[in-house]
Amino acid sequence: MDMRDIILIGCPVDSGKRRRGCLMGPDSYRVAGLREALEGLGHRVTDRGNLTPDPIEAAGDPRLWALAETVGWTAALIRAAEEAAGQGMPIFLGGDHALSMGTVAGVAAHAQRLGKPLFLLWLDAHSDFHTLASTETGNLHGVSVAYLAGREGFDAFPPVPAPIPAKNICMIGLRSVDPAEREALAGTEIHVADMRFIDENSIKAPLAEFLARVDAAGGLLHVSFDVDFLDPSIAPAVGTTSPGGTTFREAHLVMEMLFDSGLVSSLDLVELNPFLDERGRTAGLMVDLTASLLGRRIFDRPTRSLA
Ligand code: B3U
Ligand code: MN
Ligand code: MN
Repeated sequence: MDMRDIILIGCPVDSGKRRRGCLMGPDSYRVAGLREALEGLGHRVTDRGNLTPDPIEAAGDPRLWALAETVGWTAALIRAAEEAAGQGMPIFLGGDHALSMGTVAGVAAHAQRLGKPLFLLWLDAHSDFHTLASTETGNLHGVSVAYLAGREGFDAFPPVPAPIPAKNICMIGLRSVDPAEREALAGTEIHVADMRFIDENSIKAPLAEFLARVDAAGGLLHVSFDVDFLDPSIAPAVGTTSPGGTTFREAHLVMEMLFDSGLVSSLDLVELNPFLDERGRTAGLMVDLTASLLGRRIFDRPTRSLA
């Protein structure tokens, strides 16, 4: 197995919604042994500690929660992500999903410099496709994909250096999509696999199709993993639980397929709220899933027939 240079970057972003706690996420992954798990697989791991947001004096907007703080995080994360993407495989330890506006935009700037297309895999119960105008809650963790895809109305934010073409985005695990998001998604080429599609076709089908397209295009692949992709019965430490999520084995299969593809160049782990965890159970599962994405497997070769 290829050894990789993995860079852990703590992003304690907690401004993307009202319920607090995601700021403890990076340390929860550390306590749960993320670094040791990846080193045990033969990778070289550097932990850069936690980032802080740029101080931004943006005018607030009473409809939007903590706008200035999220803009400050986005600016800081774009710089950090672009730099780290040139040095190894960054794993951004969240923090809530607002952080992906910065991490993915920064990685996209790096991909553009390399002259390679960036693809985005969004593993989430939610589509996070609101604009600042359409959000009903004002929670900015619900707008990240719209910003990255270059939708209108993000003037308060840093310009996206390289917006991601809709056809390069794939969302898997959806089961909570607001009407405005559904309507906007219908007008794009974003690939969506909701839970019904997964029930009927298996989770392997949409992922294999997407990975084949990334491979054929010679693209880089950023994976943004929201804890609520998982069913809350196995991953309770999340503020916005949504029943009917992916199972333990479906999630591991996704990670194993991503490893086999050899295409993943960066990763976000977002929305872990350790304040809601049960004896570190969710953090531990996320560490195990990340290990699967980086080469942990049950057997080195496909199991031989026992017949
Ligand atoms: N679409 C809703 C709910 C939501 C989005 N992302 C999360 N929740 N985690 C909203 O607030 O925009
Ligand atoms: Mn999300
Ligand atoms: Mn979500």
